[in-house]
Amino acid sequence: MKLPPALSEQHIIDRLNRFEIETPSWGYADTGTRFGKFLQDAAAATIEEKLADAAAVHGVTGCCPRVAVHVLWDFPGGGGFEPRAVAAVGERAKSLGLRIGSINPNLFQDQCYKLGSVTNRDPAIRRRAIGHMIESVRLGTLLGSDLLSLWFADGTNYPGQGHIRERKRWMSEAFGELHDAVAETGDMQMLIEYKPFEPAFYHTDIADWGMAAAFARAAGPRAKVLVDTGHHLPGCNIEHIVAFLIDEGMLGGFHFNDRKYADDDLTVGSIDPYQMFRIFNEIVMAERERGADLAIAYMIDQSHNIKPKTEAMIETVAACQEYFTKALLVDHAAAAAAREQDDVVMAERAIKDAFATDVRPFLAEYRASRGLPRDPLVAFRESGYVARVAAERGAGKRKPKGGSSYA
Ligand code: RM4
Ligand code: MN
Ligand code: MN
Repeated sequence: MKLPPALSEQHIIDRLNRFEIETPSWGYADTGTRFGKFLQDAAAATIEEKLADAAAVHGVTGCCPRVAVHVLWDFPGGGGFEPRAVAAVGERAKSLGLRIGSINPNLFQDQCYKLGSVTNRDPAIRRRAIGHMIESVRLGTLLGSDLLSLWFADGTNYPGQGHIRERKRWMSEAFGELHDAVAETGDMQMLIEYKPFEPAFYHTDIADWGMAAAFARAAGPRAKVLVDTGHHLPGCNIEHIVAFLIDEGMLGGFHFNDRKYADDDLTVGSIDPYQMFRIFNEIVMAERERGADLAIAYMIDQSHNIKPKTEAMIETVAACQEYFTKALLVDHAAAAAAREQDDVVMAERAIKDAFATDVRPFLAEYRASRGLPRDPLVAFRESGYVARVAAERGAGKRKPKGGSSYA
């Protein structure tokens, strides 16, 4: 493995040791598409089962100590949370060697949100949505989380259906109020996620990174942008967005997944590994220039419909580690020297050389040196975990009950 000059293998190891990836509770559950839901015997149904799966993933990868929770799916009950029950979830996570990561309010499944949540024309519905977000801050505090992750299904399906600027102002008002609640906590941050379309098909109230950044700026210093790699129109240069947000101090985190067409939620690297590498390359380059890690929340947002859930998660984590390691191999000095000569070919070559390096043997050694399996996926298969939990959780216990086919 060719290292950039002035960098030792220890440097790569140290940075990898600080590279943690959060897995999502909903990625362990039975999810589907709008056409249906295919059940897996091993899929988790309760928060306890989701935490057990997350612990299994952390057990073989060693880099996934945090689990994201989705408020209504993981803490059902609606009317407020019972502090002791919530604390018990935090304790459970702790006993498994995990921490609760981002808190994801759920503002898209209640019937009243058909025409919007925080951008609904009806002030009572807007109030309810803001109330739920503020409750989620409280939930986060009880769970020891420092991150609120915000995604809205808000938008319209037809021209004329909504007053776009009015909705923008309502969105901004909601963020302002939420920021006040977040600022009262010790160190919580709020991340604003964007998406160009779906479920709304004419306009989405936070359609892209620029809108998310504008809302975050207006809200205050605790608000940053969340880049979900699947939430861009085809052909979008995501690493450009990442570089821009880093430079503006506005990049708060990622939701990793891969896609071919839209928000496909495929495992990382299954379609476009080079893109994930180019994203990591921008991060590594910025970190080298600053001489410090960027404070970025690396999170996975995938719901696996076809692959076994836990295996898909392990695949994605291993893929993220692989492309991040490749990015750590980029000789940025060589690329810069080539740019000085206006040598486009050699500048690009510095990037492509690193991507072409097979880092899997190095990663296998790295894992072994930490007492982890050299190949997490193979080790996980050999552990028989999936068959064991499938037998325990049982095929018949969960029948689709209608409602959301997504989760
Ligand atoms: C959305 C978005 C959010 C996630 C939901 C379940 O498409 O990516 O991050 O919370 O899906
Ligand atoms: Mn997402
Ligand atoms: Mn999504």
